[in-house]
Amino acid sequence: MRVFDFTNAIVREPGQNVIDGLREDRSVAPDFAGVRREHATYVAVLREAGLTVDVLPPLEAFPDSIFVEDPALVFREGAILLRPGAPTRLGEREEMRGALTRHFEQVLELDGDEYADGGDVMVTPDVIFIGMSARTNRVGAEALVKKLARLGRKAKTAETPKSILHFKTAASLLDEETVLATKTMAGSSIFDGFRTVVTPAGEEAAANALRVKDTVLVGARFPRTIDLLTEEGYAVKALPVTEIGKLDAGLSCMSLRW
Ligand code: CIR
Repeated sequence: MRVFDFTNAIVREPGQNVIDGLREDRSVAPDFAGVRREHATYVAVLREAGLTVDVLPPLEAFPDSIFVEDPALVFREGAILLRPGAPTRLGEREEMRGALTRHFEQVLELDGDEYADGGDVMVTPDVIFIGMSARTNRVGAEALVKKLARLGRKAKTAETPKSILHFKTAASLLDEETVLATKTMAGSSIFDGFRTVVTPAGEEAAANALRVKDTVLVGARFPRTIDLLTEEGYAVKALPVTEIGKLDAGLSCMSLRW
């Protein structure tokens, strides 16, 4: 089974306060109805792809809790409760515990001063990259390598380029040997051994694409990336991401998949 042949997903409905989520550029405000529409489309697309989707209720205390990818990691073999590195998001971890214990027999967890966001974790067939970032510290990344070994997974730490929120903000897996990456990420040695497809200039945010089974989900606001991937032979599905993009998020962030 390929790493993107998912059968299940967990998502969380956006709360009214989602528009107060963390974002770099405070000059543009996301629109609640727009976020809700984009989220609903995303969930519908996962269901159309045949996934069973567990939709968790909104959490008004945690504006960024719609981005369920960050407080946990999930695999068929088990799950890991993370410790998100942004203070306003740390509490999302406990809110995820119940769903994880419902779906997985084995739930490991980070503790102490270990911090890691799921957005920094990129799963490929042979190795899992854990990008160290402003959210994922070295002790967190190293602890995660050990936890993943307990789940039978090989992982290694990597640097997330400065000014990038998460490792996967700038890279995602297109197929078992190909990565979609920004010029900076593709030009580093991180993905040696992979073929890389570079996001067109000005469409760097398109790098957070999401392969689900045979389809690559890409933000509809990135037409040049969509053309490029189509020319490369991928089946591409364009999804609206204008409002969630204002919250520095892309397509992987809104689900946990296994
Ligand atoms: C944050 O800054 O934490 C959220 N506004 C966006 C999180 C995006 N998550 C992800 O890339 N995995």
